Amino acid sequence: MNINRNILTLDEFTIQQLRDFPAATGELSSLLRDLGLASKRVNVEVNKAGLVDILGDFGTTNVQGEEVKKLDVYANNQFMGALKHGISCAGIGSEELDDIVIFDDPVSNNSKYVCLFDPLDGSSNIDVNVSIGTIFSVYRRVSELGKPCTKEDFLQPGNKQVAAGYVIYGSSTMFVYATKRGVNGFTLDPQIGEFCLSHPDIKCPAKGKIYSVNHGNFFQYEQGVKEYITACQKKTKADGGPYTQRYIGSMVSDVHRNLIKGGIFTYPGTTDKPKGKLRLLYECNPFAFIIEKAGGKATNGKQRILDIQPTELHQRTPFFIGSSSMMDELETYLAANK
Ligand code: AHM
Ligand code: MG
Repeated sequence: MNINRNILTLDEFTIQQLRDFPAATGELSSLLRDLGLASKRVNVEVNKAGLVDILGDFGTTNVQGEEVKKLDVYANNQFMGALKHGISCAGIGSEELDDIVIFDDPVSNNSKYVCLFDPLDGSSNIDVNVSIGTIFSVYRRVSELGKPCTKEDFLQPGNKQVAAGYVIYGSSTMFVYATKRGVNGFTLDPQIGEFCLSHPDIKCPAKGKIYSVNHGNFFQYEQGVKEYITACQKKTKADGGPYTQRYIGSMVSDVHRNLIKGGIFTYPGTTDKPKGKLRLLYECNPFAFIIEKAGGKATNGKQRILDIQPTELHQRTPFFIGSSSMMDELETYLAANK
C-alpha cells in the first residue's frame, strides 16, 4: 500500500498549527474537529439521498418562509449535536432555526466560541444531484465566560470572525476553512474517512474570467449592476476576456470554483427584494472572511461585508464577492451609477 505521510489530515493540520502557538488552548482545533465530524455524517446522507426516503420536502417551512427539505433538518441536527457534545462552543445560530440555541451547561458556559452555520445551503438542488454545501462561522464570545452566551455574541461584525469555512458535497467532498493565518482545503479520503490537506494556502487569483449571476433577474438589478454584467458580456481578448458565465445556484459551489479559478459571484438586490436573498450571518460573512484571507474582496455594493454591524440574526444583504481586480472594476460601475 502506498501511504503518503506527507499528507496531513484536518486534525493533524490543526494540531500542527497549535504547536506553533504553545499558548493556544486547542479549543478551536476541537471545534473544527466537531464540524468535520458532523460534515462527514452529512456527507454520508447526501451521497445516498437518491436511495432512501430522506430525499424530498419535509413539509415544513423555515423562518424565512422557505420550504425545508429533510436533509436540511438532518444536517442542522448533526452540526448542532456535534457542537453541543463538544467542549468548545457555547451556543449556535442556524439558518434553519428561528433563534439562537444557548447550550447552557457548565462546560459550554466556559467555552469561548459561538458558531453560526447554514447547515445545507443550496438545498433546492438536492433533488437534482447538484453539489450543495455547509457554511460556518466562528466568533469569540463577548459575553462573560462561565455564564450562558448571549445574542450579542452572535451579532458581531464579520471582521470579528476567528474562523470561517465551508464544506462542499460535490464530485469529491471538501472542507475548506480560513483563520487569520490563511485558507486551507481538505479533501475527504473515503477510504480512511478523513479530510486530507489537498489545497494548502489557497489564494484567489486577482483576475479571472468567470462571472456568476442569476441572469433571470437582470431587469430587476440596479443600473450599475446591469452595466457591469453587460461589460462582462462584451469582454474581448484585448481587455482580458472573453468571460464565461457560470451560475449553479448553489453558492458554495459557485464561490468555491471562483475562489480557486478566479472570478466574481454576485447576488444583487432586486426591485422585489432590495436586500437580495443571501443572509449576512450564515452565508455572506463566512465567505467574505474566506475570500479576503485568500486575497479577494466582498462588498454589499456600498461597504465591505465584514464591516457591517448586524442587527438581526437572519438579515439579508446584496452580495458581491470575488477576485480583487474584478471587484475593483465592478465597484467603478456601481460608483458611477450612485
Ligand atoms: P438556500 O439557503 O435557501 O439554499 O438559498 C441560497 C442559495 C445559494 O446557494 C444560491 O447562490 C442562491 O440561493 C440561488 O438563488 P437563485 O435561485 O435565486 O439565484
Ligand atoms: Mg443558504
